[in-house]
Amino acid sequence: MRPLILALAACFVLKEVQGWGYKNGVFHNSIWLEQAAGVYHRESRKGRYQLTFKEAKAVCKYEGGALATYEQLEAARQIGFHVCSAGWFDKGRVGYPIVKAGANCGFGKVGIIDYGYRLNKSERWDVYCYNPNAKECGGVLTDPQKVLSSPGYPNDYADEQICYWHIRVRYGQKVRLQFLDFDIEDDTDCLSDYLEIYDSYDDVSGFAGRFCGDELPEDFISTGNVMTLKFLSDSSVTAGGFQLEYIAVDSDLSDETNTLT
Ligand SMILES: *[C@@H]1O[C@H](CO)[C@@H](O)[C@H](O)[C@H]1NC(C)=O
Ligand SMILES: [Ca+2]
Repeated sequence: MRPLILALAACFVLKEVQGWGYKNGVFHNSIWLEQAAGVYHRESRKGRYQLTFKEAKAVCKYEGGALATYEQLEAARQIGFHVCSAGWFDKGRVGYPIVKAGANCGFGKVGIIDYGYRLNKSERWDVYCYNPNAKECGGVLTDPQKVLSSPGYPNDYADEQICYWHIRVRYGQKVRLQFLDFDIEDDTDCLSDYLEIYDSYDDVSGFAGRFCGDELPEDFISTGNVMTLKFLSDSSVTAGGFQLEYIAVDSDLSDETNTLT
């Protein structure tokens, strides 16, 4: 791989990670879906609340989508789409979808927090796009066993993907992760693309490792009955992707003697 491209990609993604992670001290995209029913949230590469209405439309169009309608945003919200950032949607309306009332956003309400149709289209917000063909990834998983893979697998994953898998198995069990295939754009500190494991139900605590390259990471067993995986790809250079399997194992089985099938 060409070093120049890698360096560029690395500084790109640093900004992007900040943008998608903590916003005003609120970790806006943990646990709840970042993308649902074809609806997804985007912000400017410059950070939060930087897009005029015209720019917002361009962001969605660039990825082959369009501004989400109120109905699309609400349909996504009903299956768990929760983002604590106001964005443009169809016809110059601004708002954001809230699934669970919280102190830090939504004024304690649940629903589409609606700022209405904005008269001044030069105001700067984030954006909600709709693209039913966008590859969905992530979600809340409660099956005792499941195979997961990067979006598009076994084809290469696309640029600009962000997926969260929140795994929750029966209380008293642990989650055992086994990697079956692994190929993620390689760079020294995995700044460009990566898979992260969290030994918790969100990506705020319990960080347990960040992986890229093409070596299979070792199996991982959670401490409790939950685990979170986060996959992120930046805006250039993709790779083959990954496939892994998780299995719920009884807590009293030691790591090596797990024989659940
Ligand atoms: C519209 O919003 C922009 C950005 O907030 C602001 O700079 C501008 O003065 C506003 N225009 C009017 C007419 O209020
Ligand atoms: Ca990449």
